[in-house]
Amino acid sequence: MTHHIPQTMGQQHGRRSWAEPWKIKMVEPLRMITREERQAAAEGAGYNTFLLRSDDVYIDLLTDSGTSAMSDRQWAGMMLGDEAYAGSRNFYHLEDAIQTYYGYRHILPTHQGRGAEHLISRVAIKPGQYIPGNMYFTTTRLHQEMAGGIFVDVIIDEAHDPESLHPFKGNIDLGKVEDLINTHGAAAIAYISLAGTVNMAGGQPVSMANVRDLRALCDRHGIKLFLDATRMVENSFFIQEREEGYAGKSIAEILREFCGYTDGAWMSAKKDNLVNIGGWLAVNDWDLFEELRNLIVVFEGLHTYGGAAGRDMEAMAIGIVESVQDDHARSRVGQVRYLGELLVEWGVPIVQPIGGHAIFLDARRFYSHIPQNQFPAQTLAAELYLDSGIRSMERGIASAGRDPHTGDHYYPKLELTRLTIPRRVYTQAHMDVTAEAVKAVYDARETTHGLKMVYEPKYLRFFQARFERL
Ligand code: P70
Repeated sequence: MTHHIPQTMGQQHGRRSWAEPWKIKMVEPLRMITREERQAAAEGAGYNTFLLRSDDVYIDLLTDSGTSAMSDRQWAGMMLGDEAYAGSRNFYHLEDAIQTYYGYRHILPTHQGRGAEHLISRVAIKPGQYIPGNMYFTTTRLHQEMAGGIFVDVIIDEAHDPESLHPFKGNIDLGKVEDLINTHGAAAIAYISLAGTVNMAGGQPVSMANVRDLRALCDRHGIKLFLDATRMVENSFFIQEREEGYAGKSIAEILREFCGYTDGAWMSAKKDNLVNIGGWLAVNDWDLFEELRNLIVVFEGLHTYGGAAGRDMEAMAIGIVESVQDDHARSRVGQVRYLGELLVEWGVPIVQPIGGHAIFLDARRFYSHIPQNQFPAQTLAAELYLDSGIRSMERGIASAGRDPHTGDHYYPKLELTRLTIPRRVYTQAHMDVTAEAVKAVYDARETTHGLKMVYEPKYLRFFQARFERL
């Protein structure tokens, strides 16, 4: 693949700018409510940002999942939906886009990422097997556990240190994988679960050298390597920027090379692929594919639509092509960085280096007087909403859940509040409003108290848990 890499004006002139490679054609009004109304809304939601109505939110940084703005091309593609039950034209477009840009042989559409996680976990894990991975992700680990697997975190130690400036904090520690193999034997490992720009670590990338070494390790032991490709485009941007030998390669080339070291991938297309709903699963091995293709009709739908409408598959196919454009990736990460650099300048503790899809406020340092079992990151999310109607997400002890064997809270080292930036949605002025709100909450930190959990659901408790102020 030879690509002409378009240079932004900033790159052409050696200036700092990263401006968006698009202009706005359609707008959606935002709603602002008063402090009293926000107080009532927060109480009604049990101080859980997942339980707020979006009408009560001003700037919504809960997630970058399904919240992107689609392009005029994608919207045009929606009108070309072929809603045939079987063999939709749009499925073949999607298949072609995944084969071209991610390089996998066999693909299945799913309703979203966790649909794909469910299928691969069921097929590739035998009860009692271990799944080493670069830090857990909530839905990924849950599906692995529900399939009888045991997740083992094998990310490098630096990933658990919000102040470490390691350029590839998403890397797997190969020594930890070797130890696991030495203790239990290669047959006890279901597969290695590798994620691009590790979400829970702060959107931290994996290097090409690391995946290459992992491939060699897997080949030595006959172990499969599967990729969570959800934010792999953003990971490719960091490789282009930071890894020796990749500055002259396009995002598309880097993505294809990286995926080429893996045996398959699951995808939440709601992120990198720029759609509001959708996902996919892709593998190279035919036998594995046959099993997955059979199982998908039980849980998702026929193998040429999974859980998606034809129009959604078309939007995904177009979104994939748009997402791998170099100027897109650069402005996407550039906007996240703009917000992060403002906060660093103002002395607010955040996870560094600044990641790909979000700014992660370090609630442990932010509220050093609030113990972890009083939910500092949840508290911070509540305070930000109360201050300015900004919705963020807890990524700390509430998200970590409980150890299924002991019933105790997991106490994760990272206690973070995530300001997640949707793609192509908010402006630089919105980032300024956000930074000012964070600063105000930071300045009031010493008089802030923690929370107690008063309702706790069994699965993925952070989504529906309720809290009260202490
Ligand atoms: C988020 C979203 C979803 C996700 C992911 C990675 C690395 C798989 C998935 C699942 C949505 C979310 C999910 C659970 C808790 C909070 C938020 N992440 N792998 O906001 O994909 O949502 O399509 O089923 O980040 O980070 P899907």
